[in-house]
Amino acid sequence: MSKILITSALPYINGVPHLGHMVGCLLPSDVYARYMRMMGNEVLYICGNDEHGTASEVGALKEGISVKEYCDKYHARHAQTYRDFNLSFDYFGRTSSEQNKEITYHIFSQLDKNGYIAEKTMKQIYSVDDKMFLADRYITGTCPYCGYEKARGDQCENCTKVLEPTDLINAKSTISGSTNLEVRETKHLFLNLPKIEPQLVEWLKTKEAFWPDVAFSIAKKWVKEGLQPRCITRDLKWGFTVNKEGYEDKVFYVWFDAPIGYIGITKQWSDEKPDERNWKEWWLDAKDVRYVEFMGKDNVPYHSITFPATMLGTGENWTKVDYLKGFSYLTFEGGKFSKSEHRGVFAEDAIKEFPADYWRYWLMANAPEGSDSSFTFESFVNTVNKDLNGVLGNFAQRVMKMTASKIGSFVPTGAELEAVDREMIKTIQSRADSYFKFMDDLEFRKAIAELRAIWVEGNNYISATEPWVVIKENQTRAETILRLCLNLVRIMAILTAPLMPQTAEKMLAKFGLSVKDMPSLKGFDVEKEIMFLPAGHTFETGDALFERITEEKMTELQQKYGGANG
Ligand code: B3M
Ligand code: ZN
Repeated sequence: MSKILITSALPYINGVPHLGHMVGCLLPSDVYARYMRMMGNEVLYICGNDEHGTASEVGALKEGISVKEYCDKYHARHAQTYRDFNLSFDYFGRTSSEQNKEITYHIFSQLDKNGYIAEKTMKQIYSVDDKMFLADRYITGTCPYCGYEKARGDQCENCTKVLEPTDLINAKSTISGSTNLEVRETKHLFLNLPKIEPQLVEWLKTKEAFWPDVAFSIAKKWVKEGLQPRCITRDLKWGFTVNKEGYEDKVFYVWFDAPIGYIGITKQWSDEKPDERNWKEWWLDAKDVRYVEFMGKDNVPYHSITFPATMLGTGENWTKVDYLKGFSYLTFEGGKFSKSEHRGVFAEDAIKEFPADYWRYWLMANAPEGSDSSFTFESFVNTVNKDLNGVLGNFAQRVMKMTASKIGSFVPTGAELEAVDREMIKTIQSRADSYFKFMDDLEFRKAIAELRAIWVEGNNYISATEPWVVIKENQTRAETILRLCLNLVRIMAILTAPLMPQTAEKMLAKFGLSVKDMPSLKGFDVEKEIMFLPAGHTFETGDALFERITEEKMTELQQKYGGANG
């Protein structure tokens, strides 16, 4: 048994997650965590909300509540949504926790002590009316190049020119609309990346063979372009007050304490049951921990460069990422998800429309692993109807109904296996082995294609062996076929469990079994498992596993969520 530490990028507290967020790190990390547990490993799966930064301050201001209230409110909503999607976090915490503060302070002090923190004075826009320095994207004005009136302080959306806030004509604060802005000098702290670079490069070399190409090439590109010192403080109120003399009126930059949040959240988990849990066993001088991170592509530089550099600079032995899985983006009906324009399906609404497993299946089968992928209701409805209803659901229902009507609601006795049966067992074994291999390699789309192929194989087997015809001539032979098929339903449930936990539960419940009775996937032996349910074991056919989605429902969804016809 190995120890596997799994983290999913911490969703920003402001705003609620949409399907793109779900598939961009949350869901894949859950499927992987469930799979790794079923493989018999000791898994610690950590996530939480990323709470600091201007966006939370602005969000709270808009809703007329305190930042603390704002974060409490949205944290609860995030947590509920993830429970609804059956994300099996060992702990879903918060970067604003005391535990995270303590670890952030410790790490910062170590960096400072080791000479990796630099001070610099810089010029920034101060909004007199808002009484705060404004982040570049909170300043808008007219673009000096194209005249676009809503250009942001960091970039003009219209002509794509990169801007400095001071370039803007008639600049104003997007928070209050005030134009009473001044350029003021302010002192900040920087993580001296160039000074850590030699250590970082050495460490990166040890990862080249193990990280996926996408992640490694992003890291390499950053190093090649030359690492710059990174500002790790901000002139804001909401955040951890900087624990250094002369900086007490500033807070740490959200990207400084967010990745440290993985550790802080682990400590939240550990503090709940200090007798049983020890966060250090996973993070500090930890032995035999394999650390796997999940994130969107845009987060890769922070996880492959800044966060590891932060850890290295402490001079302490912190656990650093062993495998980094980055995802591209999910588009919605060919465009972007947008809360303000009511385009796209948000996770909270998704769950009101269909059970979590429908979404889990579509999203993972179409995960944007290589390039972007596109969500369309047409594809979603087709997939649910064909793969879930037509293949998996159909097999289970058909086998159970047929057995119940022709023989009885129990596993029949049958006789010796024939060549065609042994062939089927061999095929399922080989498919299962490649399914495991792709899961081990975190190649989710390929893994799910194998899983689906197993469902298809069940259907092929029953079509080829035709027990409903055979039974007229040879009852015993039909019993053998149906006995194998019923056991196959159980095998499918087990293999499907990491991806669709509720469906697996439903399938097993038909046999009076629970997910707790599932065997380990390690060394999963189809020949043995297909004999698991003995003759006489009863079952209840019950309802179909999935519901077909009608054409009308699809049109309704497209209109409701701003899809093709909306
Ligand atoms: N909250 C960015 C994002 O959700 C950020 C990730 C933090 S991971 C430590 O894309
Ligand atoms: Zn412009």
